[in-house]
Amino acid sequence: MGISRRVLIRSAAVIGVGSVAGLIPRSAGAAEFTIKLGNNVPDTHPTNVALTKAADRIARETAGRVELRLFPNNALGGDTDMLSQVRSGALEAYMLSPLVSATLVPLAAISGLGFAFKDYDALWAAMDGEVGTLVRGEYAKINLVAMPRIFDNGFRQITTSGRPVHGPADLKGLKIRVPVSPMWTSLFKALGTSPISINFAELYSALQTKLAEAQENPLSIIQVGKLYEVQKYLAYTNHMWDGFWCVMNKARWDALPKELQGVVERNVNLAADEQRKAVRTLNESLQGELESKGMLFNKVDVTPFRDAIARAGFYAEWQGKFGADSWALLEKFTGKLV
Ligand code: X2X
Repeated sequence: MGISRRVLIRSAAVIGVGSVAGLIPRSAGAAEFTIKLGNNVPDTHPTNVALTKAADRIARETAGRVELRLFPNNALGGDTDMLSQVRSGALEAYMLSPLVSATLVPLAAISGLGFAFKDYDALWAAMDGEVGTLVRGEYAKINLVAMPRIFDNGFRQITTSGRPVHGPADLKGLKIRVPVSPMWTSLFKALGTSPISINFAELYSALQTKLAEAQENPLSIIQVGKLYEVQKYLAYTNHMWDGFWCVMNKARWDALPKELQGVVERNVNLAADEQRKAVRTLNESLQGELESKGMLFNKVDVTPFRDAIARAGFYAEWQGKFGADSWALLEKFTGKLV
């Protein structure tokens, strides 16, 4: 490669990350190993705040040999693009919703089953324990190495633009955006809506143009994605939990010497711990701020929602898909589901 081309590529890379504070490694020289990490949330989301700190620590602890370079906010394309990039190795690392990976790894969706986990204690016990181990084993089968600790996104709530949601009847025919994943489509069909699958990268404009009149996300995403500008009502449905696995392309990961793998894994885990605290705090404290931006909140009784999906055959369908053993493992943490 000629010098001028090399310089061009290097400066393009610097411009690409220039908007994210702290990403350019302290040592000005090129790192021996660069881990490009893509995700779909803005750089203000706790995920990227924590990972930016992890990148600093990794550079320091490896004396500049490893550079963790973040590409937040769908900078490299939406979820569907990043998933294929991390599989091909064009991207070394990617943070994704377990459910979004379920087109390739069906069992990954198990943590997002509708109305399954009662609280964070049950959830982290499952995800830092046997359910997490089960799912990480499935990723390994398609050559993705999932870091041990899943990051939090939160319990999800339904927002709408036209009318509030108090009970299942209010969902009838609602044009709601859901992420691209069979679990979401199945849940929202069982709830009586007309779900439309759209990547997060296109969500804001889909709501703005009224392609979709509703969406569902934790409060922190509604805040950092400015969805309060295009949504009016929020119903606390807590219909499912979701997180972000940090997965690495296996060939790229194996190219890292063991001791450097150790530094990266430890710091990504530490970032997950910090991120979990920050996300939970935000999700539990943002209501006032979102109200001041014009949103209206209401609580709902979740029982009729849960009864509706059970009647529609939702649990039977997913019990069949996940299989008896995985289902039994999940129920160790959620209690009996059906
Ligand atoms: O796409 C979404 O709604 C988001 C940001 O919550 C996920 O990544 C699943």
